[in-house]
Amino acid sequence: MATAYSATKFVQPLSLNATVNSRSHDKSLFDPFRTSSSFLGSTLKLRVNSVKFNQAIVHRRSAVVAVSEVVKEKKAKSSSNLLITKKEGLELYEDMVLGRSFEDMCAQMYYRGKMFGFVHLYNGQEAVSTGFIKLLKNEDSVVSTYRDHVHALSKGVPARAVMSELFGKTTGCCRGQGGSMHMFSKEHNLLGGFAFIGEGIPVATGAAFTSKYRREVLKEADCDHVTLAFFGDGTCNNGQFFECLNMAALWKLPIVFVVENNLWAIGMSHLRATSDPQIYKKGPAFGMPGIHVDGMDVLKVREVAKEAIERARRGEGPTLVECETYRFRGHSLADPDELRDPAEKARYAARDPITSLKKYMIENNLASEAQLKAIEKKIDEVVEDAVEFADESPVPLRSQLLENVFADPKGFGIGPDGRYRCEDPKFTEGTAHV
Ligand SMILES: Cc1ncc(C[n+]2csc(CCOP(=O)(O)OP(=O)(O)O)c2C)c(N)n1
Ligand SMILES: [Mg+2]
Repeated sequence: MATAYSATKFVQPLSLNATVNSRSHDKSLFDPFRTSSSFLGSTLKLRVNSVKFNQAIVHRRSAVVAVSEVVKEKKAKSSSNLLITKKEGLELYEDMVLGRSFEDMCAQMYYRGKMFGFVHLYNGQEAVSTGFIKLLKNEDSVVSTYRDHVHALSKGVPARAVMSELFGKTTGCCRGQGGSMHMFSKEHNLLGGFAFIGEGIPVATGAAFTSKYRREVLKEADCDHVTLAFFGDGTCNNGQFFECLNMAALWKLPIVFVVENNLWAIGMSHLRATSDPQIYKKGPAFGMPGIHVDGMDVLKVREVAKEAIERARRGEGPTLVECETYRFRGHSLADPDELRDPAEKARYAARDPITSLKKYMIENNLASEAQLKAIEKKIDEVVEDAVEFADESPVPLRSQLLENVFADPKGFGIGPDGRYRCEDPKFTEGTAHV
C-alpha cells in the first residue's frame, strides 16, 4: 500500500512549453529525474533517466514520455502486446465518436436557436472522458462542470435525454429545468454539471465521503464506489480545489481529481494565470499521488485512470491526475475564439484523439476501416434520432417552474396576507414567462 509520502515519488515533469518558470524546479522534495519509482502503488515502474538539473530545465523530459514508459512496460508484459482488446477498442472509439458528433450537432442546433443560455462544447477533450468514465461501474459517480454533455454520454445517459435537456424539454434528464450546464442523472450517478467553476469539487468529495462512510461506518462491505471529479486548469486556482484535496487526502477518500488542462480558462492562458503551472505537483503537497498524462491519447489516459481508480477502490485514497488536452472550439458557442494562436490550435488539431485511436486500431488489426465507418454511421443515426426526439418532445408546463427548486416548494415565505407567496400568481411576474 502506498503511504502518503511515497506518493510524492510520482511527481513527474511537465512540458507545457519551454517558458515554464524555473522556480518550479528548485528545492522540490523529490527529483523525478533521478528516481525510479513505482507507479500509483502498482508494481509498474516509472523509469526516469538521470540527467543533470540544468539540462533538465533546458531539455525537459515530458511527463507524457514518463507515462508512455508505463505503457511500454505494460505492452512488454502483456501476451498480445497491445494495450486494449478489440472489444475495448471498439467501445472506446464509439464513445469518442459519440461525444464528437453529439457536440457538432449541438453547435448546429444552438445556431438554429434550439438551445438557450451558454453552451460549452467538449471537442478535442474526448480522450479524457472516455479514458476515465468507460472504466467505471454504474454505481460509481461522476461530477462534471458546465462542459458536461460528453461526461453524461460516457456515463451512459442516453443521447435523447441529453439533447432534450439542451432543448429545455420535459423528456430531458432534468425534465428541461437544467439545460446545458446542469446535466444530472440519479440513475447513472452523474451528480451534475455546475456553472460555477469549482462548485462540483466539494460535491464529488462529499460523494466519495458517502462511499467511505457506507463501507466503514454502516459496514456495507461491498460498497467500493469511486467518484471522479472533472474540472479545468483555471479551476485549480480556486479555493475549493485546495480544500477538497486536503479533505480527500486526510480521510483517504475514494476519489480521483481529474484536471482537464486545456491550457486556457476562457481567454486566460494557464501559464499566465498560475504561479506553478504543473498542476499535478499539487497532489503530493497534500500527500496524494500527482500524475501528468497526455490527454490527447485515450490509451495513455486509460492506463493512468485504471491505476488511479483501482487505488481508490482498494481504499488507498485519492489521486490527482492532470490530463494535458485542448479544446478544438471556442470557450462557449458565444466565443469567436480569436485569442488563441492559430499555430497552437493547428498543433493540437494534428493530434486529434479520435484520429489517433483510429490509426492505432487499424495498424494493429483491431478493426478495419469499414468497421470504424459503420460505427460512425451508427452514431450519426443516434445523434439525429436524439434531435428528432428532442424537437418533438413537449415543453414543461408552467406548474413545473418551481418544482425541485426548493426542498419544500411552499417553504419559501409567507406573504403579508398570511398565504404562501408562491401561491400568488404575481409572485413570478416579470421574472419568468412560461
Ligand atoms: C466561481 C466562478 N468564477 C468565475 C466564473 C467564470 N468562468 C466561467 S468559465 C471560466 C474559466 C474556467 O476555465 P477552466 O477551469 O480551465 O475550464 P475550461 O473552460 O477550460 O474547461 C471562468 C473563470 C465562474 N463560472 N465561476
Ligand atoms: Mg481550461
